[in-house]
Amino acid sequence: LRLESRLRHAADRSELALHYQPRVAAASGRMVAVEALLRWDSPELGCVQPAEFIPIAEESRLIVPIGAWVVREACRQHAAWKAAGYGAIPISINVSALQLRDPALVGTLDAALAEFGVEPAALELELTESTLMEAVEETLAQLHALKRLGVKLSVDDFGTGYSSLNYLNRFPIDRLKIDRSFVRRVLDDPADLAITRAIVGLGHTLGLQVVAEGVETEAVAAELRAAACDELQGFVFAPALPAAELIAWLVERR
Ligand code: G
Ligand code: G
Ligand code: MN
Ligand code: NA
Repeated sequence: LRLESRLRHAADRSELALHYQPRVAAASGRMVAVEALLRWDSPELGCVQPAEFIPIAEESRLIVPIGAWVVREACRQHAAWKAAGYGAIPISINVSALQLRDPALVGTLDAALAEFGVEPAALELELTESTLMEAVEETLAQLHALKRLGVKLSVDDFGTGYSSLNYLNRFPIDRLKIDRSFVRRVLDDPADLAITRAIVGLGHTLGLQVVAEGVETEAVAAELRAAACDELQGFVFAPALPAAELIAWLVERR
């Protein structure tokens, strides 16, 4: 409860921040987008990891107002980068099951996109495989409403849930993100390499882009390029960085 009551005020007190991890084109290594990842720097508790506070935010439903803050902050940052001459950097945000089922989500997104003049296609929502497979019919309606808005949708942590391939085909999604549990072992475990290749094949068959996440070494990156992954993300490129550091990273690489 202590954590919950502190979290309740975190957004109002500017204790939350978004950090940004680059996603790069597999072939060229150029940054194509960033994933926004939430950070909580509490004056009383110090830096609290998302793994610790996201589950509490979900149980308490605080994830809904916090998620609305994430949406607005990502749009604000996108517009700020654009105004500063860095172009329209696409941003993906993580959206939990509770947020996806919130009837106010579409309105929240619409308002933030309009407020900051963000092209809807520049914003992507990452939904985990298990979120999508819960309450499938209800989820489908919400996904279609999101697509009408024009935002992109991706399936996060793909391979760890239980996707019905039939539904996967019916979901209006743009991208699969292969879970890092497979990615990190592609060089050591033939089964994980086979799974990774199969996901890439499945994704391409369905007309989806495929991203590998959790790429930690250049050797793994090379294997994933050979497996025809479209995009890569992971510590070998950069961890999630504060906005200013992300720009410094970007400028240094060009
Ligand atoms: O940044 P990383 O460290 O530690 O994130 C841990 C987990 O928290 C990941 O599963 C990620 O998807 C989730 N997460 C990070 N930021 C957000 C956010 O803004 N909203 C939601 N719902 N989950 C997030
Ligand atoms: O579940 P989701 O994909 O949103 O999780 C993002 C999480 O993955 C964040 O906690 C982020 O810090 C972490 N992450 C990003 N790149 C790497 C990586 O190369 N290795 C590991 N172990 N974690 C990573
Ligand atoms: Mn994610
Ligand atoms: Na993931």
